[in-house]
Amino acid sequence: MSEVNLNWISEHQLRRLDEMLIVVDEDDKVIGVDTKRNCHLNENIEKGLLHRAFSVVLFNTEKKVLIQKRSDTKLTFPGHFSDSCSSHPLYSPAELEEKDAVGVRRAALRRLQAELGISPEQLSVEDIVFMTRYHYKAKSDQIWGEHEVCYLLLVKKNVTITPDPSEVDSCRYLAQEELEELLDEAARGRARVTPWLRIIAERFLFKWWPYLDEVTQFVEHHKIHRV
Ligand code: DMA
Ligand code: MN
Repeated sequence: MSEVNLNWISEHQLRRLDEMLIVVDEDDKVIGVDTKRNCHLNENIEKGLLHRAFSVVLFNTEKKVLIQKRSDTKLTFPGHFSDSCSSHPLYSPAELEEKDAVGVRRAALRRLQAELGISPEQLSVEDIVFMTRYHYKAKSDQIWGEHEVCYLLLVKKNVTITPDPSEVDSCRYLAQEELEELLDEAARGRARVTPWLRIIAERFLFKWWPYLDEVTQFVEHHKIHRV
């Protein structure tokens, strides 16, 4: 690790590299545990290391989606526009529990509170709907990257947010056309979006958006989309 440049990362993000994540196989079966640091090193990813993650898309009652700009001190994809909240379930009994994906939904609630400052009385695990899973790989830079089986989670609720600046630079709610414009701008090199925001939008959200009131028709718990 001594040769790895970590200059831009805050103390807070450095400490988080010791979090213990869930290592899975391509069918999302738990096969081990490893640090956030090891799970995000390209040299390990190239050997097949894969971990469990989640992505939350939060819609308000105007059917606009909450988009965050990641803090410049994040390890991966700093300063990029992204989904409402993404992170990883931890290798702990509560977050490993697989029935109704409750472990991952608990992890999502924990991070929605930590990153976006959504207070506990505003949101519970029952408000977080597990939609489907996707498996993807993406490099952030030469050293760091992502390789995840990611649970796509949906929340439809008006909430008050107080983002933590060490995680989130800014937040805004976008209508479908505005998210399409952001992705177009990024394709022209005029904005930066995370690879998983593009995957989520183009593979799932633009299909679901007109049917947000009946979104359970799109639930696919047993499928893992390969992207
Ligand atoms: C990791 O996201 C999860 C996905 C879906 C990319 P992140 O980098 O925002 O999470 P954390 O900072 O908690 O590792
Ligand atoms: Mn990850």
